[in-house]
Amino acid sequence: GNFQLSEGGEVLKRFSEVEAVCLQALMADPLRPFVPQYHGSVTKGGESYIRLKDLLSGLKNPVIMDCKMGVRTYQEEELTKAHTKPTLRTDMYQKMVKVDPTAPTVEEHKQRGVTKWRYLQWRDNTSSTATLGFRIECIMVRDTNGSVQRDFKKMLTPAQVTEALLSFTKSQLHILKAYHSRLQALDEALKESPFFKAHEVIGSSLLFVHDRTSQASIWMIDFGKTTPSPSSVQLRHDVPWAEGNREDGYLIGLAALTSFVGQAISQADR
Ligand code: 4IP
Ligand code: MN
Repeated sequence: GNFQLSEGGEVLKRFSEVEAVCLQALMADPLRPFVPQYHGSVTKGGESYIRLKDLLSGLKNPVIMDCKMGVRTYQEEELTKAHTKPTLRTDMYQKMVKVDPTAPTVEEHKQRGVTKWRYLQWRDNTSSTATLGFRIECIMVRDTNGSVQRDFKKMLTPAQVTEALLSFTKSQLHILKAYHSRLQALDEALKESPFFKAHEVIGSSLLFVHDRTSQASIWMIDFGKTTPSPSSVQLRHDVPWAEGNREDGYLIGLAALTSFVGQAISQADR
């Protein structure tokens, strides 16, 4: 999780060197129009933060959807660690049990812990991440009480995704169409992007935002696990992951998501 504070049209996010380096590079990349404006870092009360443009400022009752991209959300080093020097996480074991008490193995129940890799892989396999290359992490409807919806832990099937898209947009055609063209424009920009060619993009999200007026946009966020790929490896982003190939499946997810928005458009158009 990441801690965010909002003030004066900016969002402060807990500092991460990995993320700061990515944001710096992205400000000079064809992807820049898809990334919140980065204003460097700041230290407050002994804590360091990344300064980003607040994507919600100026919006009237914004509705937000976070889609985590890629066919896996853990880094390969997490897998290596799990095999060589496993650290057991009680908190992750507990999160797992809360969703599905039968998910942990007998051994894991005995230890009351799972490795981070095991937990993240389980999340990927019980959501649409592993099969579709993305998952809806949350949908937030910020009304006057600031209510948040966050029950997508098991959203797995194409039908569930389409239904969520229709409910998130209230089947408004112009919103769905705006999202569809934004996704297509992102696809074009990714293909031109030196940053994308050279990075393994893990755990990054697309943030969908629209409001009562007709503003609708999509932003790339969360680069805390986005790292330069080894110079020996040329990433394609559109092929399945196999241990060692470093592929993230980002474009698999983007193509799927784009087609789901397309399907939502035809359903909303009926
Ligand atoms: C969270 O699990 C998310 O996967 C976080 O990723 C991840 O942070 C957390 O790992 C993990 O506990 P749930 O969403 O199921 O609660 P993100 O921040 O992208 O949402 P990182 O970025 O560290 O993998 P820990 O180790 O921070 O707890
Ligand atoms: Mn995230």
